[in-house]
Amino acid sequence: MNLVTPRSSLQPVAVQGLPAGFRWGVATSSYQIEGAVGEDGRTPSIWDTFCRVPGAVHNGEHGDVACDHYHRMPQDVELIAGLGVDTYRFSLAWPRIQPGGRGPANAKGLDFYKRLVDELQDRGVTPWITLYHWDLPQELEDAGGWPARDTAYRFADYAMLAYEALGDRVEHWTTLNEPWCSAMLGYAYGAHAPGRTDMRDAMGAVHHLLLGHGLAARRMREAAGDNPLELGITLNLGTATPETDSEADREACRRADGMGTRLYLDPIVHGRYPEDIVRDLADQGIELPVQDGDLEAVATPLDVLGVNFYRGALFSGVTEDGSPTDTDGLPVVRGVERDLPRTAMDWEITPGELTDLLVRLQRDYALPTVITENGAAFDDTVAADGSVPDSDRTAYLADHIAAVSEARAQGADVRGYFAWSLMDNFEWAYGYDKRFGIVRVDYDTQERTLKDSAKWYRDTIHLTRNVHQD
Ligand code: IFM
Repeated sequence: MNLVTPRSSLQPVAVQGLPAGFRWGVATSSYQIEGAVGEDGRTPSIWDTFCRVPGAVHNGEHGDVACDHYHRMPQDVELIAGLGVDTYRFSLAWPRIQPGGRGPANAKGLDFYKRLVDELQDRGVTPWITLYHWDLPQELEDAGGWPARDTAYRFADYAMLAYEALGDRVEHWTTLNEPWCSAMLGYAYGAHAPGRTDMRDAMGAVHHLLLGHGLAARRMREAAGDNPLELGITLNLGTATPETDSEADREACRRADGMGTRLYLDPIVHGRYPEDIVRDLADQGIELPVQDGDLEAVATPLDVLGVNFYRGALFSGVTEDGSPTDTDGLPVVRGVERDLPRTAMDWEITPGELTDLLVRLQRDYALPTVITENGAAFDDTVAADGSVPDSDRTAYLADHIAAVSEARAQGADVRGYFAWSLMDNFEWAYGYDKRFGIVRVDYDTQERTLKDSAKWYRDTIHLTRNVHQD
């Protein structure tokens, strides 16, 4: 089932089927918005380095200034509060809090986030912290990066520095954002920092990211004492549908789902890696570097699973020429394009598959979920009156919020929805070319303008909350 809201009927209305207390938010991440990369003791991250590699990022762009949020934070919080959201999800820059990735906390770095939390709480907005959204201190990459076991311990130490400073006032903590991207885009495909292309490194990274998550989660839980703590991890998840009912296509889906979803959620929730994927990796001579006791740490109980959803996908197990193996002799897992509307990222728009995903997560993993990211890049234009009439984005949000409500109707325990992103920002290898914000950023002047989607989101939240007050 794929819903498509008619573009002509994008009036905000109350969303049916969401409970009182359903969380509404907007999300960002440190490197994508902060800028001020050399200020107050922050040291370089792998993204500062990667951006300088010729050809790595669109137009050689970088996060040196980004949205200048580090200097404009109070105004940005004002903007967030004006949207009527109850929650703001943001990430902490590890090299701001612990320069170089080792040793004591940097008071000035922590101070920025303390002020951010103050500003949010003064305006009644709940802070939701992500500890790691990809800005690994460069020194730790130089010492081996995520494929090295020590990085997991370094992450747990950093997590504790942050938690000790902010845990008395912040209840909602996410350890990692999208470890699949850190491991696969960063270490297997070379598309993200640090730009390595080695599958063995990527699988080492998977295990050490999960180990770091578990060690941090365990220590934070121990430290929490009487302080309320809602702890989670955020994964980028999709659905895998076979192109046909052939065994090859079903096998391709098994592999896609195994490498994208079960490789993370099985150890996190069930304390074991999926046997079929361990076997597939062994066929390539690759072993996950698991040591005694690791999986117990990885499976430290969580309160919530953060789900970042952008699209589902259709898979075939053969090449276009019908071969079951690729040029490296590996089994084919080929994404097949469908005749569906797309975003500016060329991503298919598949809201019905968000419902399917949430229902499946409920069945297989039974954790409460929050949509920690959902949104779309489109090529916005500014109208003569200064408004940004982004009806495609509004329709995308409307369809996916409806999909969440449908998932709840089918039994999925979804407790919140955060739009990605609060504002246009540095979209990694795409630089500033792709705009995901519901607020437009003019990068020449740093002026922020609410797009029509932001006004729609604000009014939808307002109307939906009122349903519960009637
Ligand atoms: O911008 C990213 C974000 O940093 C992580 N999730 C996906 C978004 C869109 O690509």
